[in-house]
Amino acid sequence: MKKFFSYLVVAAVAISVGLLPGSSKAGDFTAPLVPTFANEIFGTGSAATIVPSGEILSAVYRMAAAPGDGAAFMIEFTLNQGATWGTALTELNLVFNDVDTSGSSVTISRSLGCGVDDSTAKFRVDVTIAITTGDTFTLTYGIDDADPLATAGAAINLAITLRDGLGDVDSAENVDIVNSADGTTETLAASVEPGTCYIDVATANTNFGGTSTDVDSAEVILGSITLANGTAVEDHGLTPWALNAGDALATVILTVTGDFSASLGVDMDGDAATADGLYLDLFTNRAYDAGEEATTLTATTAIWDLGPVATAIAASGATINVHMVVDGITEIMEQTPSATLTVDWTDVTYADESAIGDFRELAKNGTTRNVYNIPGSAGSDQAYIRIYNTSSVAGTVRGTLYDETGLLGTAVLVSDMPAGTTQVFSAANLETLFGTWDGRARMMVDAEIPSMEVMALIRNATGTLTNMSPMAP
Ligand SMILES: [Ca+2]
Ligand SMILES: [Ca+2]
Ligand SMILES: [Ca+2]
Ligand SMILES: [Ca+2]
Repeated sequence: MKKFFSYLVVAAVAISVGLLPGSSKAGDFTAPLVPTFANEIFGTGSAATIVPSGEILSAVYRMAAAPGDGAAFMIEFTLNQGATWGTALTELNLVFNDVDTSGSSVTISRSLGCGVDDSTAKFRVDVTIAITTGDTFTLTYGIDDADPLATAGAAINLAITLRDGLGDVDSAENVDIVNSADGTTETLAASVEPGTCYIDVATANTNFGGTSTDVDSAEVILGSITLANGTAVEDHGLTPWALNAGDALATVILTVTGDFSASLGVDMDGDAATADGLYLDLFTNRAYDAGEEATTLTATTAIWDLGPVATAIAASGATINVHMVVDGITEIMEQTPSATLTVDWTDVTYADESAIGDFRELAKNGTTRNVYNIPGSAGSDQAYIRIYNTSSVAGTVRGTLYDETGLLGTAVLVSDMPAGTTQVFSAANLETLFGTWDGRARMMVDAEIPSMEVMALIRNATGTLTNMSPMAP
């Protein structure tokens, strides 16, 4: 300790030449390589030392001051944002370079910190032959506990101070040494092509209609997905991060939920074993190609296991559309399908991720009303269904009748119903169109007109009139 103190006195004298006491010069602190890690690496439980000591990371301090022969000072490094060295540092991790070959030489000894779990490293520098301005100290180090990098765009910062007994030798400096970015980005989007797209009530809701380029009578583009690799690197900081390359192996699943009952009967490839009603247009040709169908398709869910093709999707960065094809027979239900694209990294400490979003809303054109509790003509209660075209345009009105056992049929109730007019149907009228039914029926009324009201009135045997409409007239 005594010897050290005397060094500090000498150092103070030496360094004070050309310096005001206590002042400092601005050195130049740089990190030659600042890797941008994929933020996915920093998931819960991530224990990887992302760069082992000395592998690629270094920081260089270029002296502005020129401590003379016999001077001594401390160089202290501090990792910010909670990061640690990961691998213990020794005096060999700090190297002096006599850049101008003036003969400058120093002895470096490790002082404090430097442990695997430390964020600081303190070195003592004893100057044997005077340092000259521009000479450098280079620290090589590893980095661990870089949890903040889980947030894309975050950085870890390394600070340096050079201090002797009188204060700073050079001014404190700091530099970002690593940062993070999204390694792979997943997106989902609803189809937004301009123009209309609807379930066409003129087809008894079995086909689509509209002016959008994304709609055809039997097919509509619901939305799209993308997978894109950024420019981040994997741990160790050298290998580019790319989905399904290196450590970035993943299971990729697209799940779309909706009502796909009108798509279950579709067979695009002539193979009944494959359900082709929903397909992901991997070839981006707006047409079905073998292998593009959902891996599994039910009335409510379409699932694609994209493991085998995710690499190519991510490499291309292409926007891939999800198509829904209908059989033209089954009623298409109004809905807004939703989608989830999940990426499950093989390394359990990588942060799994997913994108969730709604696809295109599928709604009918025109107006739909429902009436309930319709008795057949054989009973004593007499039903009257009154349909009001409350709009200023003419249009065809269709009915879909369900009895207690399910769908009875669909029929045109009024062809080209004039604006502002009313039509009345008795149970007998409906039986002519749909056939007879047992018990009480319900009817969905679809009209190619912008506004319509439907009332269901029942006159019982005593002449009392009851409004069975679901809403007040
Ligand atoms: Ca020198
Ligand atoms: Ca990501
Ligand atoms: Ca098929
Ligand atoms: Ca295709």
